[in-house]
Amino acid sequence: MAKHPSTAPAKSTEDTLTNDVLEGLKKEPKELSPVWFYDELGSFLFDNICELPEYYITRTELQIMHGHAVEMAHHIGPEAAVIEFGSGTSLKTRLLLDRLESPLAYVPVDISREHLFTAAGALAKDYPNLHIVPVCADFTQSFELPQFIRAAQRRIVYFPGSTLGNFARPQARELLARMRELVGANGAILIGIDLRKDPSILERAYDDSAGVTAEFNLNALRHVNRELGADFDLDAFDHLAVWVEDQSRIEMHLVSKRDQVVHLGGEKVRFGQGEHLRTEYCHKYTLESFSELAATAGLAVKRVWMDPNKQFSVQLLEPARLQ
Ligand code: AVI
Repeated sequence: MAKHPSTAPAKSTEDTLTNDVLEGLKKEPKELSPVWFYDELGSFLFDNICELPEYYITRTELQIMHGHAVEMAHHIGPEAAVIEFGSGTSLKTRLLLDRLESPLAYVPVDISREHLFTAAGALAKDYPNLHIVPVCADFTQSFELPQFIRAAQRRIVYFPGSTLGNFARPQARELLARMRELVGANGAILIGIDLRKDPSILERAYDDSAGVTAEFNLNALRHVNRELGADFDLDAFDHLAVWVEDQSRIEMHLVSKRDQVVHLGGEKVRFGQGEHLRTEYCHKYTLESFSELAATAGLAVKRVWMDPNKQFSVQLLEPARLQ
């Protein structure tokens, strides 16, 4: 996910953010953007989620990368520039970079400057021959790529983690189309896509027995309280993970335990007992439904790698040729 900086916002930014949050809270059902998960504590909790036994996603994607990165590298070819969207710790990227033939450059793109430069610094030590050019940007908006990557044989966007699932379909299509533009006609996109499975597996993955995901979800309210001066009572909400079949997605909600009023930006927001606030969704695709989505963005699926249980996929997309 595009992460939100954890430093205090300037006043005008704070007003805009307050208005955005209020707009979501006035919707039916109420909504809060998942960007509020990622302050320092939220990023720490997310790293913990990735290690949980129920959260199969990170483990399974790493397993696929371990098993198939050689083949992926073969498809990508020599002297590529790898542009990673929402790079975080770049852990999976190392598995790819280790296998690529003479990669020219690595361009991690992340909104969190601190994470970006820490991860890029660590990579620079281990890959002294690679040009590493971090770009601090929100990848959901257009941004400039460093000029020198034009020298690369091929541009590859790497987007692991199944983060595309956190976007509603129109935004997912838009993001894929921007990636296609960025890599150009002979480029490619290597993307992690989580697959549809038994809803009970998904509900456990998003509501783990240790309560880490519940804490991660509630932390969004703590973040809004701190940054925007709201007074959400964290004890007055329950965490809920629910599978929504007709949208093919798992949703995270916070459910109000009682009738209550929350104050934000001089306004009062009423919650009834049992009222839901939706904080996130993650779409799960079949191979067919993802291939259809990719096609609407002018992309064709060239290769799919999966774990033996077909829980998760890493897919190579290329711009579709005009007929
Ligand atoms: C970042 N994103 C892919 C995670 C997901 O699985 O949707 C965020 C997350 N939310 C709860 N657990 C993990």
